[in-house]
Amino acid sequence: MIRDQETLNQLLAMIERFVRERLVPAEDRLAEDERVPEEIVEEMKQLGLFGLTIPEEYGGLGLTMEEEILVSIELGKTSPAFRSLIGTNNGIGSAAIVFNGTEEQKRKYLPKYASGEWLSCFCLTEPEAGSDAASLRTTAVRDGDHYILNGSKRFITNAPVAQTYNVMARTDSDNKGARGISSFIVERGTPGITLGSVDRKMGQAGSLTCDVMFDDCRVPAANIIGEEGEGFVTAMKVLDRGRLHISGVAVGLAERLIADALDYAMQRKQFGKPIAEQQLIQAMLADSRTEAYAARCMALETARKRDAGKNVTLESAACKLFCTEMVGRVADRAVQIHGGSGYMSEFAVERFYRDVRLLRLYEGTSQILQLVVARNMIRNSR
Ligand code: COS
Repeated sequence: MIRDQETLNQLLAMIERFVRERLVPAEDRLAEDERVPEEIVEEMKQLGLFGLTIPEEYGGLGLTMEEEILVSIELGKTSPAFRSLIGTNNGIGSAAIVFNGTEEQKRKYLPKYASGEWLSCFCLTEPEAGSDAASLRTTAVRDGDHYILNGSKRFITNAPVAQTYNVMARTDSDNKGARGISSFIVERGTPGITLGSVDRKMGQAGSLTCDVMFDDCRVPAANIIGEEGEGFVTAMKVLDRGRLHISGVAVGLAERLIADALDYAMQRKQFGKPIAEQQLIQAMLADSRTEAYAARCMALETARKRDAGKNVTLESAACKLFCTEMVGRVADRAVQIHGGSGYMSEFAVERFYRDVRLLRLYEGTSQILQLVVARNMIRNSR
């Protein structure tokens, strides 16, 4: 749903300009420094990018899902580590509070996320619990008006720079499954939290991840999000939305890669003419454009369905599966079109090829998404 086309057009034009004029020229620096430059973080705050999806009454822009997908496509047209910095505040780090938090929690945390004053992160994955998220082992034991958390979380995006952690932990030791899990807001500086060193990764330099350890960490009982036992279901709802957002990012990345590949193919001459005039190069360009177009349409269609209040668990999994696999193929072809140059770091496609690999892993691997689609097909037919 688009609430006001004119306002949205202005927002999209502003983001498109910010990406083109500020982020794209800073891509090499981001890759080298492995940090989003401080002045760019400040500009992101000024532009309201940390609060795109946070409801307006808590200081955000309150974008609908369709509007958010259009924005994520624009933000996808540069190094994904830029989007990753604002991604948790707009998505998996804040969504549980938006969906299921108390009014007090919303008033305390959401305005800080929306302004970028505080960063949030989503602590679900553990050393022994990744795809099988319901098997997580971190515990939260009630002690008076506190819960005591013990356990470790792994690969947590933005944890090195976050002020709050949305932690999924087991509150019912007798229930080893999904219904024994609750969701908490834990503030940085709470005694008992330790951060691991920043992870070294294949790509997305500048998107910071690390382990988060809880050792007798006392968290106020008021910081539980929703009721005890609701944490897993809330996390799944958060991921339904997050997977759709990642689909938009994949479309944006594909469109950038296609633009770079087309540009190169029109400049580069072999056999006496630009390689863009060679039919086998044209086939790669056409396949990429076709798949990216299909991905854009399905992400927007699913977003409209979600805005209309429909359940999109199946569709958002299908979108992330198709869109992220699609951008993997597009990145591979973009390197191929660049030939030997595509393997060289001076061309952005070399970096993007590594960056996009993550999209098929986080917020549900492609294989988990296949499972979600198939399970929902079976459930719906019963
Ligand atoms: N929306 C609402 N509720 C949902 C849901 C959704 N999308 N998905 C599952 N649930 C509910 C189920 O209805 C069930 O509720 P009941 O207890 O009332 O029956 C409960 O959650 C447990 O669901 P299920 O039995 O399907 O859980 P499983 O342990 O079989 O696991 C998968 C489900 C594999 C789909 C889940 O663990 C998953 O998504 N894994 C990947 C995790 C992931 O993306 N990790 C990345 C970390 S974030 S970067």
